[in-house]
Amino acid sequence: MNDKNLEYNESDIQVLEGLEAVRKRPGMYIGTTDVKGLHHLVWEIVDNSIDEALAGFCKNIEIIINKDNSITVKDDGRGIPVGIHAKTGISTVETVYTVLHAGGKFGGGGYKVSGGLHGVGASVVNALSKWVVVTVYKDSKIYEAKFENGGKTTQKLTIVGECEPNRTGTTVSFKPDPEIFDTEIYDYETLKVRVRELAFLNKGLSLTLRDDRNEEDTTGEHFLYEGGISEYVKFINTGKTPVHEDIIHLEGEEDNVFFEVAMQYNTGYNDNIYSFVNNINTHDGGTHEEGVRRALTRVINNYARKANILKEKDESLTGDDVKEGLTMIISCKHPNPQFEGQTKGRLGNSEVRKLADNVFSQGFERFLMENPGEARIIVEKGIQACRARNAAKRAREASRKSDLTTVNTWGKLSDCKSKDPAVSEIFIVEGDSAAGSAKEGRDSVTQAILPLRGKILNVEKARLDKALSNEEIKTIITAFGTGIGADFDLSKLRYDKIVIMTDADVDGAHIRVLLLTLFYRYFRPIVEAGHVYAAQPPLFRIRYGKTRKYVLDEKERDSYLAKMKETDRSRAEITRMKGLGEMDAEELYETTMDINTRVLRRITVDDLIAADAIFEKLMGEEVEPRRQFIEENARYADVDI
Ligand code: 1YM
Repeated sequence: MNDKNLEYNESDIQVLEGLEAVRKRPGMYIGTTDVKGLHHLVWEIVDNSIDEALAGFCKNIEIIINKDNSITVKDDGRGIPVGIHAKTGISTVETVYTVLHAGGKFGGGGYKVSGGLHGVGASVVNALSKWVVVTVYKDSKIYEAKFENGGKTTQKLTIVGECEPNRTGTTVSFKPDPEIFDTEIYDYETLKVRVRELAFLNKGLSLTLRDDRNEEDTTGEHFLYEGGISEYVKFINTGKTPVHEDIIHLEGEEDNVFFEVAMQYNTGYNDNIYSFVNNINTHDGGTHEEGVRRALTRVINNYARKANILKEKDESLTGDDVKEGLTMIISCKHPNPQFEGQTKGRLGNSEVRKLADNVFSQGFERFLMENPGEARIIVEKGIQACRARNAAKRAREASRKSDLTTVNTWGKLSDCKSKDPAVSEIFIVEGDSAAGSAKEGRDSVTQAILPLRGKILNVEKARLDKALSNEEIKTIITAFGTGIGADFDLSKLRYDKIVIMTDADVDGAHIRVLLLTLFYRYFRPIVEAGHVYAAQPPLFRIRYGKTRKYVLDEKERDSYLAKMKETDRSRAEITRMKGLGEMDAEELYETTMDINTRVLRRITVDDLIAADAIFEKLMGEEVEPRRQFIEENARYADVDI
């Protein structure tokens, strides 16, 4: 054996040890091994195609969920290099798929997405897969390499055929290893939300998503936005009333750092500001966002004073004032991004602050000068917000002195006896009669009941000061104990579970959505921490002899009936439960509240942007899409939220 062979064997062993380490601690590389981690594998592969697109060589990316829940990603880039790699002595394709962190060592330049949260590349996907097949089209040839059981090469890179001379690209198929992941099932909607987002963030790039598990899906969905992030703003603003027709789109570049922003004000009161670096959502902001926010506040104040809309004695507008009703997407492509913070969700590169400020302030100032009508509306919106902010502050101060600090002042809340938040639950119940039954049947040590009379305020259409003066909302704030807005403190939450208990009909769904909107807008950390649930009252009661069985829906009813003895089935009495109020206290407790038998659905805010779009559709100013959505989803309005 010569030296070269010896070296090869050693690195071979290292490779296997590397991938073995990934299998031992998958969490370190992909975060989790739940459904989120499962989807993460797709993005690791797609990221390589996106990098190729950012480098200017790839125009089309296709993602297919295969029948067996394996994934295929295809692109028409240059194809992963097929030559022997100098350091490893094996093909570059194999190196990329078997050497940990290999991706980052190659290429250089360009905007590597792999600077992101878990951007660890193809070898990690290989390590966590049952099998992987990589196909490269290049130089009129088709190359193929195969791996099995956590990245063991079963077929070295081999020429398996010929292709048209001008065809280039990479196709990767993989099947996540069921020994690693809690679930094997891919969720189409989850993939779709991100694929659409990637299309918005990379203008002109065509992305296709197809689900081959679904016989009806033969062509897939295509996402291609020539307008890029401007179209993203338009998408988020669907159903809202814009203040100015044209979406403002500004961009600039310096030292290979590319920065762009798109924005539009609408007549609403909430902001939707999302920022990205190399296609990764920087949910904690950072220098790119700071630059824009600073410039936005400064430019609007300067303009307002110059145009004499803001008088000398008037106070200046704050950053919060000028973002009311603002939808904005900020996107930065950086060759060497520094991600900071505990979840790496904040951009740290200080030079970007100045670039963002310059690009934004110059472009936005020009927009205001050239569009004085729209400029005035934008400024007046800020002034309105400033007044509302002061009113809310006064309301908060007044309420702190009076009823907002003591629980039970209206006699509405029947609190639980326990003062330990870890075991306490609050049921927010629709209607007096259901609340009556709930109060009677509950475990009064741990379960509090808060009845809701009628519909609560739609906070999407109201400002904080109005929301704060609404009786139902005041009761909820008092009960939760967390405070609201600037005073919010999650650690003061008085209940571990907040359970929304509404009827399984259109009205119930509406109330549920109103509550979720309230939580989403003002108590988002409570939702994010997983404290909010929807109760699942049964839809049917099946009674025969002495047996009473409650089932959640038609499907469960039918499968229960199918399993019954013929004699029982013929005498069974099936009742459709009309509402919570129809059940007596014992029934309600047993079916919906008893921790041993009830079914709760946890409300999560998995993808804030996606959830927000649903809220907007449901709660925005247009009535028709809301009515339609609620009717179609009367029972399941919260499922996707
Ligand atoms: C479906 C997955 O991996 N496409 C892809 C990957 C690469 C290239 C092109 C590529 C990159 C470079 C040069 C470069 C990768 N190459 C490497 C490495 N699609 C997918 N398409 N030529 C081709 O970065 O210079 C890693 S990924 F390291 F080998 F260059």
